[in-house]
Amino acid sequence: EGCVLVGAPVQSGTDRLGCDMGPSAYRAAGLGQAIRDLGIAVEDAGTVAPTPFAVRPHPNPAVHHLAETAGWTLALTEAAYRHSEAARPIFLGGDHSLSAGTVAGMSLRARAEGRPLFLLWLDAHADLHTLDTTTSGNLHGVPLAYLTGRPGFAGYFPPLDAGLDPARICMIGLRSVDPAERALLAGSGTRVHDMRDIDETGIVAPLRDFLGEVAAADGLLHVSLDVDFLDPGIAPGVGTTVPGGATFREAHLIMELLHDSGLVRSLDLVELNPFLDERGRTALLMADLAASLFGRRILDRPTRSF
Ligand code: DIR
Ligand code: MN
Ligand code: MN
Ligand code: MN
Repeated sequence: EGCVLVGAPVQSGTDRLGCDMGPSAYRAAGLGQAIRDLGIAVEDAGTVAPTPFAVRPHPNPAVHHLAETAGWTLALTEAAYRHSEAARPIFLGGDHSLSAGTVAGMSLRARAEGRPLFLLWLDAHADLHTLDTTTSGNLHGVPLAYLTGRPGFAGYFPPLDAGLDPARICMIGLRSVDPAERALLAGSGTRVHDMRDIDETGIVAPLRDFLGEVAAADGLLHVSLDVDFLDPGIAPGVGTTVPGGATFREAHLIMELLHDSGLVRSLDLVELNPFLDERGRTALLMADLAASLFGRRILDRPTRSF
């Protein structure tokens, strides 16, 4: 099955400007060709634009760019559903608010195929604020609350047609979680592996566990990769660097295991800020990680089934 690149230059979810240059940076980094070199057909579907969506002002005065983010959510839900029918979409972000749309669209795709959707969230942050709990007002911090049907989005975001069961989400890489998010995570059923966990057990065991569950349920897996999952030393091109992130090999190993599983249907590459990058090195690293996910390997080896 081929891949389709979908540009999603979403900027409205963060007040740090530059994320809207992300799709151009991925194209300049040769992402499409890197995947073609693996023998996979790659189509570039161009760039999505937000659908106008009217909302009233939100009582939380911190919240900003609500209508624009809701408009992106609507447009990307439709784009993800459409582009995933005959190919595996790679969404070129754009800030992480775009996942409210891409995951909602993949959820519709999963429902159409009669299969459950699973989500792997690779991020320093939980992105689990509601519109009422966010203090930064940056809507890249809310997509998972929207997607799991937390209250307070009605009338402000598009109605969620097919939501996501929090128990089908696995988070890896957390190291910056706000108190309100911590409270929402507790008892949610989400698999959470913070960096302490990774330090203690390594990255392989928790991922294999989760992939085993996806395989057993004949699920469809969406991967959302936030640049700040990676250590800032290797990935400086992001507005919210947090020290102590995933290493180069940890990140590639995750992608290699994901490829071996054969379970990944779609991918978000989010939060790249080319304005903060050093000569494209973060864009190139993200493109290389995507290539690993789609089958680039050091040596051939027998693949393990899950
Ligand atoms: C913080 C930072 N939790 C907020 N969030 C994100 O502003 O809500 N940074 N997602 O990338
Ligand atoms: Mn702003
Ligand atoms: Mn994020
Ligand atoms: Mn993040």
